[in-house]
Amino acid sequence: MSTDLTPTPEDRFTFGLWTVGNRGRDPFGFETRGMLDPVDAVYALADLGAYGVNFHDDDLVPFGSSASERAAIVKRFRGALDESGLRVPMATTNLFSHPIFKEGGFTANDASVRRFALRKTLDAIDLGAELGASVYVMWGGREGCEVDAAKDVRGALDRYAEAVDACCAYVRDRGYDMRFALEPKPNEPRGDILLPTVGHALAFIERLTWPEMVGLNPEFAHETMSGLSFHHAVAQTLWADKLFHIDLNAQRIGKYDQDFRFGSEGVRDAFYTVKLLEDSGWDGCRHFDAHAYRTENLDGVWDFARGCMRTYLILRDKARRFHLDSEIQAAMLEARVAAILEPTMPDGVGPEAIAALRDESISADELGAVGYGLERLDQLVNELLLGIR
Ligand code: GLT
Ligand code: MN
Ligand code: MN
Repeated sequence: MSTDLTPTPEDRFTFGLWTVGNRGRDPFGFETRGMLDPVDAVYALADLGAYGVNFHDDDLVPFGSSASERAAIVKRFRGALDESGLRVPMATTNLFSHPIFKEGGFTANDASVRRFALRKTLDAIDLGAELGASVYVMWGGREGCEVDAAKDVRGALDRYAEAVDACCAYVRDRGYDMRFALEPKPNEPRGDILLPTVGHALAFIERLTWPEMVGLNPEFAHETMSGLSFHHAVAQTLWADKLFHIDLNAQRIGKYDQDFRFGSEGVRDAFYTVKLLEDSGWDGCRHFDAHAYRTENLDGVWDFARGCMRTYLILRDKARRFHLDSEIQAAMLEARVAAILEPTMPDGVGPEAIAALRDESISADELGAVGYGLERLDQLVNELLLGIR
């Protein structure tokens, strides 16, 4: 079986300007890399076989630029997109770097800060729409607190919903083809961030005015920081029809927000995530929200980008082999994997079906003695991943 591990735009791989442009600053040390011109990023990503590039408003148009500066930047960037064929599928707002957002953006206690955050977001939505983005990510990095005495969480959720509703209303009014994707994260940079997990965010969406316009952008690192299974989080998001975008990277449980190259940690969860995306036929962009280690120069940045895509393609090939592997398939039969698709109550839940349920003879002892063969199944998957199958 030959495996083509060369990325092409059909694979729908995307990177953020802030990912390949990450300069290696951390809380203890200064930048180790220079500024990457967004136009250079566009040509380099297109050369590597990526489909698209995403950005925060400030990644492209520096905070405080004048209208004429903005126009010149956008013109030059659009020229690079047109020439290289790279797309802009997603855009987002930086509501976390400037000191004005230190106490929050959409959920800051001060209404003037909230109004500034909303205005900045509406401007950034215009910028995204202008360059073709149809997904708008909302990562509320500063929406949270360290001091619980200083934040009314229920009030903050009201203001959060109000801001998302305002953005939806704006998109409707402008007639943009754009949907919103909320990105959960448990902590960092705030001690506690609102909408900390996929589950919290899914519940929040149901309280919005236009829930159909809002979905999720789950991130591998963020669910993993909470010790949760990313694969399960993505599965539930798909089940709810809310997978509007995805942030792929790597993270070890219990560590700081690492944002490592996809597959560099947690390769099993990465495998099941890729298998899920491929098996489900999900056609969204595979976005890598990660960055190169601080030790790297620009060559290392491109090694990082190539590595993310190559690992995805390797895992996609492993998923294909998983389905073709007769021993794995036999072990799945023994584990009764497909039986979960049969309804528990095929004749409904009316009184007759309930009576039939009561009459059925089910031997708890016999079923309790059944083995599921999961040791063997898991070992087979391990051997597939380790490359000897
Ligand atoms: C920031 C964060 C990411 C978000 C980006 C979008 S910004 O890098 O760590 O998880 O996806 O705002
Ligand atoms: Mn992250
Ligand atoms: Mn992210």
